[in-house]
Amino acid sequence: MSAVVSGATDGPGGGEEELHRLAVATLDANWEHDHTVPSRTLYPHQWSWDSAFIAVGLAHVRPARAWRELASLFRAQWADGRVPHIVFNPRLPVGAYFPGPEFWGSARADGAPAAPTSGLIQPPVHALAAWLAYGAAPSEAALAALRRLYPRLVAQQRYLATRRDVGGDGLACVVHPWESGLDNSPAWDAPMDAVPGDPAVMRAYRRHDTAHVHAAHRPTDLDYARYVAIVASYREHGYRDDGLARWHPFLVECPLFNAAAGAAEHALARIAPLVGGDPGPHRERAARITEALVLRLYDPGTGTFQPRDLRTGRLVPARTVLGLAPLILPDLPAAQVDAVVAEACSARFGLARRMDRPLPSYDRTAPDFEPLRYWRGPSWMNVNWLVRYGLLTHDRADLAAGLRRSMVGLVATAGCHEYFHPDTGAGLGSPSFGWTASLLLDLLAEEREPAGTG
Ligand code: 2M8
Repeated sequence: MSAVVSGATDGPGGGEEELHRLAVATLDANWEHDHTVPSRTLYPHQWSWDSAFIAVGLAHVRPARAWRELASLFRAQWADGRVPHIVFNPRLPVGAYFPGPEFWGSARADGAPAAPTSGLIQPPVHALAAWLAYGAAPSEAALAALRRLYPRLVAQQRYLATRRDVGGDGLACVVHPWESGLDNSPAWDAPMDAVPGDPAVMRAYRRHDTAHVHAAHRPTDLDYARYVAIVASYREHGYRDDGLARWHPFLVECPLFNAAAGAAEHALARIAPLVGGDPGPHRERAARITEALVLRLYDPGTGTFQPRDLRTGRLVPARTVLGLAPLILPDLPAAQVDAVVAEACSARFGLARRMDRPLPSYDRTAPDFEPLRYWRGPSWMNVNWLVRYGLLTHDRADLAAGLRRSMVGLVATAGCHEYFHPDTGAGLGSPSFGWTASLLLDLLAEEREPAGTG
């Protein structure tokens, strides 16, 4: 494998300058009138959590664009507060992505925006992103953008706390693996087994992903048949959330998703005083989410957080990188912080002060670990960035530095790929991927500017 940028980890002014240019060029090439596409080929529309991660990096180099990115996403917010996981670009031809707007039929659902969107959501990392974007480049214009965004971020949280607390325990549940962002993670195998699916169903559709990426690196046709079946169930109910427990085939409380919701309340508590809001209720909600996460999703037996399948009431057994995400909560109790750091440092994930490769998405000692297949082994920049953010939050600067070096080194060698082989570091998926470029910029910024994120 050839090095994309030689000596890229030499420090600022050396290879990191070149790497910086590569990341900016990738984001510029993916910019599309009011948002950044994750990838021109594989994902040519706007994705929700991608836009949040992208805004974090854009804030360092194109701050006005960072706010446009978030504003365009939230313009597509539904009346009930949900922020759709895809906002479709109507200028693109039918078939530019599967499943496209015709499949979702959002125009027929109550409270949907004028723009065609999906009916699902993604991890609510947007308030954290807005807070970090503001901290990276504070200005009058940024403050005005933050002020406009704040009520929408609050409505997003309200949707999760009211419509999606299916278990009634203070946690939001995801109704589709796509909502977790880690589509085919082994974490979803057990809950997905209960979803009826026949791979032959996929003959009626044309998958867009496997036209661009090797099928062995992507979810299977059986996975897709089930993805389609779960959407069909939700769509038939007009994407309404009342009575979900009675009829919906997939209901899971995910540790990353809920950690993001808790981190959002912490971020809103810091944003509120700047925009004339009250931080108190955000602090209270943040504390309740952390408490519920520990109570419901922490497994003292494994020493990590596990998703809970609401259909069976059981924690899922697979140990995935999702379980490490609660580290981003500043009020995570010390016992859980220590346990999660120990899990991250175990042979399963390989976190260390000196590490060659970032964390894989799944336990590398598991018999079904697949280093090439999407979220079933490969390393991804966004989840590594979240874990690193959590390590810094809990004063594990030495481990955070090791992780940073491995992340920068990975992109320096392979380029701004979507995901990476966890052992060789080879680039996989889309070669010019938005959040890889933007989160790299965020890592590089630490060497360029004094920390300003608070
Ligand atoms: C992947 O998900 C989409 C469906 O939403 C897909 O597989 O087509 C995931 O990696 C998800 O986390 C990401 O937001 C999206 C766009 O990058 O792609």
